[in-house]
Amino acid sequence: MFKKILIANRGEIALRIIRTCKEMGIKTVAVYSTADAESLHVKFADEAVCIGPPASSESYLKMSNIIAAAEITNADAIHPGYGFLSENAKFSKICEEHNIKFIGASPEMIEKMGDKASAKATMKKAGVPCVPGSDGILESYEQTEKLAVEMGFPVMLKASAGGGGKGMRAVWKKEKLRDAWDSARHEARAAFANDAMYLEKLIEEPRHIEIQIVGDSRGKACHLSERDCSIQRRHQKLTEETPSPFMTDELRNEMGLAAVRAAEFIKYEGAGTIEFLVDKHRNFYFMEMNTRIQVEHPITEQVIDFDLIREQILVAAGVPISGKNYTPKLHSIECRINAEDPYNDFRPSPGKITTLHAPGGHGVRLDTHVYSGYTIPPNYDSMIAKLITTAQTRDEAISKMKRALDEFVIEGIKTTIPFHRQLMEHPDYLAGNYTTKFMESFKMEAPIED
Ligand code: MV4
Repeated sequence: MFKKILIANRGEIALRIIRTCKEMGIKTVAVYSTADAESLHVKFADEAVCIGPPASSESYLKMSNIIAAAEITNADAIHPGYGFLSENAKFSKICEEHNIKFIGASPEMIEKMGDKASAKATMKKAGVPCVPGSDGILESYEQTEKLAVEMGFPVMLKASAGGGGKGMRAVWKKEKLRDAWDSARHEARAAFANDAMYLEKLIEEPRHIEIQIVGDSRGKACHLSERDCSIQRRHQKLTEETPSPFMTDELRNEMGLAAVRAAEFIKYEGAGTIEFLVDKHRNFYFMEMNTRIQVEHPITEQVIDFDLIREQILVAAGVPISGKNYTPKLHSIECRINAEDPYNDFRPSPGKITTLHAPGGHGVRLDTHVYSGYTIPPNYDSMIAKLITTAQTRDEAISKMKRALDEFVIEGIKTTIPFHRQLMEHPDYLAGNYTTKFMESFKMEAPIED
């Protein structure tokens, strides 16, 4: 087993990883930028190394500084968390070359799944359902138009290097295809220096349902059921839940089997997520694979009583998994608390937290690195906490969430707490009747003055 793990991340996820390491008797090294000197992950780690100035490109993304920090502290593994270097093939390779275990995917796996057209081709070969469309990369506009007309509109143009919706265009008629082609390619070239595109049939009003999987070094994989992440705004998830209110036992079996087939086909090692689009008829299609731990992993941990970070560490150390698939017996919901003003188009609201009162009680979990007196730097993601409630039923998890949100006091900055409080009363949310289009029509009600 590893003796010392360096956590190449910040914020709540760095703290989350440190907690599991402590429970496993593994020493921890935090790295931090000068903007994060007062962060809890720095205080709770056994050692901490400053790796640069506030800009991510000069600190949390600076591979040479992170490797140097691992070498001077004698860390034998690096956990990258999510974001930053977690799906960077070059970093995974550099760790390998320095004999430091990267607790994540191999460089080859990251490359294969990072290119969306190649990931899709691989999944098709594995027998995982994929959205009908082009066989790989489009060679010309003429070919694209011919194929789109054959398939029938609406279609979706997607950048192969994409993700997060960049370089993606829905096209409803032939007359609009040329402009969409030009602008999507332009956007992809600017964002990824790669304008390779592929084409799919548009899935209208889909749900985003993902399956958590874990694979081990023997090539065995299992699934840990689903998370419904359909409530998103500009490709940022706001809240997630498991089980999905749209799920049936039959669909879970099929999707779980497809996810396990996918993971075993590519001999995936570690924790990963297979993202699917699910249409209104409950047809499901492979969308993307994430080769990292995800922000929303705690809801899965809550319903199956399983520490996913511990599992990642064990698998990275070569320990085989049990191989059992899971069906949740509880219901869990996560609300992402962001330093943003929901009354003002979710505009970022960094600054000093003057008062903080955290909710608690049975079935309430709060993953956060912030505290009273902490200043949120403007340099990073605006997520400051994840509030997770777990209960026997969906209705009880929602009641608990309402209660916990009401207890949660954060003063000095604006947060998304009022948004979540209103969401928990929305008739379509309460009915479990929502798709990825939900936020397009959501309107905040006026705040209650007091
Ligand atoms: C789609 C789609 C509809 N049809 N593909 C969005 C992110 C990207 N990686 C894939 N995405 C989508 N792909 C087809 N063929 C709709 C989306 C989509 C979406 C998916 C999941 C969650 C939120 C979304 C918001 C807008 C569009």
